Amino acid sequence: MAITPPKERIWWNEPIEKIELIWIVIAFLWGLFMFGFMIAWHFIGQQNLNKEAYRIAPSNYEAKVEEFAKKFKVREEKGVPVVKPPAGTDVYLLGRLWQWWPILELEKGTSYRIHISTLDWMHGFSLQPVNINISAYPGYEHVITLTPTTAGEYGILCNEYCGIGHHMMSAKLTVVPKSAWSAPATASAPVAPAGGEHASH
Ligand SMILES: [Cu+2]
Repeated sequence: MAITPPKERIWWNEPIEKIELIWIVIAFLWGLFMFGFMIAWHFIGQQNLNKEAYRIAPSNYEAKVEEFAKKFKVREEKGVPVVKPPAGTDVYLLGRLWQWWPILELEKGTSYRIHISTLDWMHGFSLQPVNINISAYPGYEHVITLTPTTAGEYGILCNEYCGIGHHMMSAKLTVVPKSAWSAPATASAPVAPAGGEHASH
């Protein structure tokens, strides 16, 4: 088939075809429907995390996470503490160049308040493979209420580009079934069982 010029020199100034008009209307209505559903999904889809945020100085947050990790550390993996807080309590996670810290161990079917913040730059909290994504900023302490429903090992990746070590910025989160869960104990003293007090803000 040869490429030939259109018959009319002013070829773009034609009345609109009926079928084209129908498709424009369908696409427009579908767009409106999806816009409405974006809002509806928040209420019926349970996909938007219930999120709180508080202001905090990055150094204060770092101190809080370090205290938390020291208190509930059960072992170390490659120099990173594995922290097993009492079931149902407040859990702290810190993003910094270039790691998510520490490694967490949680109990399946128990609701936790997970605190997320960063020390230096904006980082992304991306829980894989379930694909829960939260942007984390220095100076803001985000709190999400989360109930792990499936036991197993999850990865926490940074998904906001943060420099040369970005691709190495990962951590681990393990969800342990209730049957395998034993009350965590620190080296010095056993810790109160589930339902301990929540940290205040
Ligand atoms: Cu990053």
